[in-house]
Amino acid sequence: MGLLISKIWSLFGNEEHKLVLVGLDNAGKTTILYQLLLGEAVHTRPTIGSNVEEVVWRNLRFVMWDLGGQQSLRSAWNTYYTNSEFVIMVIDSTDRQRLSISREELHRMLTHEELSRACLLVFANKQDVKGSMTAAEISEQLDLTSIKQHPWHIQGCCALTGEGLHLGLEWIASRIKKK
Ligand SMILES: Nc1nc2c(ncn2[C@@H]2O[C@H](COP(=O)(O)OP(=O)(O)OP(=O)(O)O)[C@@H](O)[C@H]2O)c(=O)[nH]1
Ligand SMILES: [Mg+2]
Repeated sequence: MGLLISKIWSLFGNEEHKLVLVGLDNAGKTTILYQLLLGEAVHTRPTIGSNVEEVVWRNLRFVMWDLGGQQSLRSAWNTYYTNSEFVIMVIDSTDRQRLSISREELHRMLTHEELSRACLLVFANKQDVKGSMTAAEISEQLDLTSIKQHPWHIQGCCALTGEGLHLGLEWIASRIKKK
């Protein structure tokens, strides 16, 4: 009965889906969160701790946790993992030097027990900047094809204009349907 009610509830779009936005500082996580919420680029400051917002898109309700990416804050990311259905890792596609740090952080977090059922979306952000790495290049550097335990997808985007962000949400919606 409980399951039936929760199925019917989800048909009306009242089910909430928890997402965590992670990635190194300056990647564009907060810009993405508020672009999705408000449809515009807001002025941001480095996040200390987290921001959380409810984003409604089509008939889906997302609770999005945007975590501060500075090195000293990354060890606290795991305190947000409980019940997260999706991890969104945001990459600054202009930051070639720190891509290996992102790779390490990503593969470490995916071994965390509380994320064992989570799906991974990677946003290759800042595609508006000339000379930025392509999604394919980032995928290779992050070694995404070695990830077998989690469905994953990579999407190029620009958080300033919002381009590509909804394509990422489309993939998330397609995963929710498969559950
Ligand atoms: N050119 C360009 N700049 C962007 C884009 N997205 C974000 N930025 C800029 O990148 C800087 C950092 O953005 P934030 O959203 O604050 O980054 P963050 O990942 O939340 O950083 P922390 O909170 O420190 O973890 C800001 O100056 C943004 O305006 C983008 O798509 N293109
Ligand atoms: Mg931030």
